[in-house]
Amino acid sequence: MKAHVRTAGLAGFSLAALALAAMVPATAQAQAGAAAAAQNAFANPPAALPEPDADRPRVSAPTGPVLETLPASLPGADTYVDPRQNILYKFSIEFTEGTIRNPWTLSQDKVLLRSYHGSSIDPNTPFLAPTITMRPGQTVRISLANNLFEMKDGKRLPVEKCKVPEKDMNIPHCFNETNLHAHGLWVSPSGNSDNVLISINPGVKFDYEYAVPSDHPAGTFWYHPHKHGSTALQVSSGMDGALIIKDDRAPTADKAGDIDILLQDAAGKAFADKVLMFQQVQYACFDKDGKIQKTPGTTGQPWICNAGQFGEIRDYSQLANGTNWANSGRFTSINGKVQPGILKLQAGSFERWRLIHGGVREAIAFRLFPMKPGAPDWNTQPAEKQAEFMRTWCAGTALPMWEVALDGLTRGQVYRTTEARLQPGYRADLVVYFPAAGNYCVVDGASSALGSPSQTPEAIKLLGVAVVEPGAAPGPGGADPDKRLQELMVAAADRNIPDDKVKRQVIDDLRADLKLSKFVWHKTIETAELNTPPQLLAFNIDINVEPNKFEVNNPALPPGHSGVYKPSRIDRTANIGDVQEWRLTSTFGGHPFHIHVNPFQVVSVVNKAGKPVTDPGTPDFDPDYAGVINQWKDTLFVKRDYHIVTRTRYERYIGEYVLHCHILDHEDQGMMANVSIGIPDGVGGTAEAHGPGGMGHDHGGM
Ligand SMILES: [Cu+2]
Repeated sequence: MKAHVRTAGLAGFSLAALALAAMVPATAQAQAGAAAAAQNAFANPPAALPEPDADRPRVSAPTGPVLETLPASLPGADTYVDPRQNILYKFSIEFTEGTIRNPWTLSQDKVLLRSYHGSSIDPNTPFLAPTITMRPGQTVRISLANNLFEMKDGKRLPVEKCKVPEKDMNIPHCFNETNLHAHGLWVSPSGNSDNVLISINPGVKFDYEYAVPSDHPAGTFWYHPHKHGSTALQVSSGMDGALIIKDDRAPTADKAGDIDILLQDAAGKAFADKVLMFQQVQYACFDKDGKIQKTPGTTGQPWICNAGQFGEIRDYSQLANGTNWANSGRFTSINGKVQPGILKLQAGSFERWRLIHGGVREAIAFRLFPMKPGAPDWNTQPAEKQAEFMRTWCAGTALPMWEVALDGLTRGQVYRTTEARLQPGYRADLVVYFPAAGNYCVVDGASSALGSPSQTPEAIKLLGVAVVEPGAAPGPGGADPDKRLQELMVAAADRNIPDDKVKRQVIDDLRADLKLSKFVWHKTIETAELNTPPQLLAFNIDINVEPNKFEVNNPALPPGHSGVYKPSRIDRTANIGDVQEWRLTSTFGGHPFHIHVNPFQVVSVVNKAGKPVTDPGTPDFDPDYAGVINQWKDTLFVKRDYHIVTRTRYERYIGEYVLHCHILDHEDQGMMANVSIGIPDGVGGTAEAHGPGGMGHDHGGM
């Protein structure tokens, strides 16, 4: 094996070199840069390609998610299947050998991790699942074949039935069992749809089927395993991918439209679209006694692997301790690569970057800074020198970015910011713009202990470098990017919205500080609409007991009620038609609240002193909550002693699903609760098909 595969540098692509671009042929520049950077270049995740679906006949194979008009009369069902309705993605889940770049040694570490396999996965980034695209109105099947067979000396060990720990099913367990969650999708949680209460065990194949409703908003979502007991371990292995709902519907008098129709250049071409999937793969190498190999010293940072060893994720002792991530010395990767170069960007052009926090351990404060001319190649800077590197070369004014969606859901107004803060599970859709050719530092800013999922202070880190080539002359709006973006969006609205009255409204909105009111799919929930008592929720870690208890407590219940996850207990109930407020707090640590199926609208966030924290410029401002008021989300960080109010509707989907902390090892250890949505019985209760208690559950909730 090659123990020290040195990643090729980007020295030939420094700002100084770019300044010479006018004098040397641009193609030669680009070729030299591209060759040097090929080893560690950013690439969008591969697109998942549909597989032939042998179970259903069709006239032509779909070449990708397509939008087609249905023919006026359908041929016989045996001979025709609308390709929109017939998309199948196939994955096998296996132990996989690969490499991950290690900035401490400037070499590649060998790793052996659980991962998705399929024809569309890039063998160079095996620990990154491909991007799945779905269209509203489409039914998509995702076939999962669990082939997680343990190997020893090249032989497959016999599969034994995994035993849930007798003592406590909230002790992480059964690491080879899996299932699937489509995070943020507004779909059924039941049966073979977005059901995380099932297990797909080694040797078993199961097809999930997602009927995406025709009124589902287009946006940025993601998918990952969600089997209680193994979720964190599998997601920490890189088992996650982007899930994009794609559409280009114009708004009408009574329906919202997709932001996609506004994000276009002057020629009507969509802004370049990038997915930035952040992962935090916390692998370790073990000595012959089964102990993690650490650098001798007080913290043991970083964890080390010797030549020939494979990094692994064996169990939760390497994941769950709050200080372990920092001590491991691992880095957040983008699309399966550590500190990649994001190449071939064009000065003066807008791009849409879809940020997805698919990690578990560290908050991401995403920022872009110009890199000063003359900086050495960052790929030659070992980890211990990177803080100094950033202080010297990344010091300047952060670039503005225009946030258009949170958690895949379009904002009511474009939010201009220099920092996008993401907690595990979050997404942010940003329009980015590089004013001039040169290199730019893509930075994860510092975070306080209170703002970190690991509850330890996070230092500034380099996520990658954006390499920007000279671009075309400024178009409409001149060199002022705010003005240009506004002009482009207005022109796109003018081109793409057929209804004149709606078009006028959208253009008036855009002229008024980039409002997007016709692009928000969920209507604001007014106080008068609330029709049921609020849900009270308090995250807590009880550190007075061993093992610690990870709780989702319900302050509305009498004291003594256990908030630790119990699969057979329904913790919260509601009925279709309910419109409800949720009041969230945390009595120990900070926890990202995530609930499946129905997104929520953020009403207020106040700190311990009862002061609102969401407005920049106010004394209690907390950048973790910048601009969240009135926005729709599916994941929201709940800081210790903060009080958060959200509102949600139960409009369509019945069945059982979960809410949980998105620090996934907290979830695996019990910080999760079952939610059951039923049908009203017409006289103030819930209709029961099999008598009180429904499916034989305890009803511990409301
Ligand atoms: Cu938590």
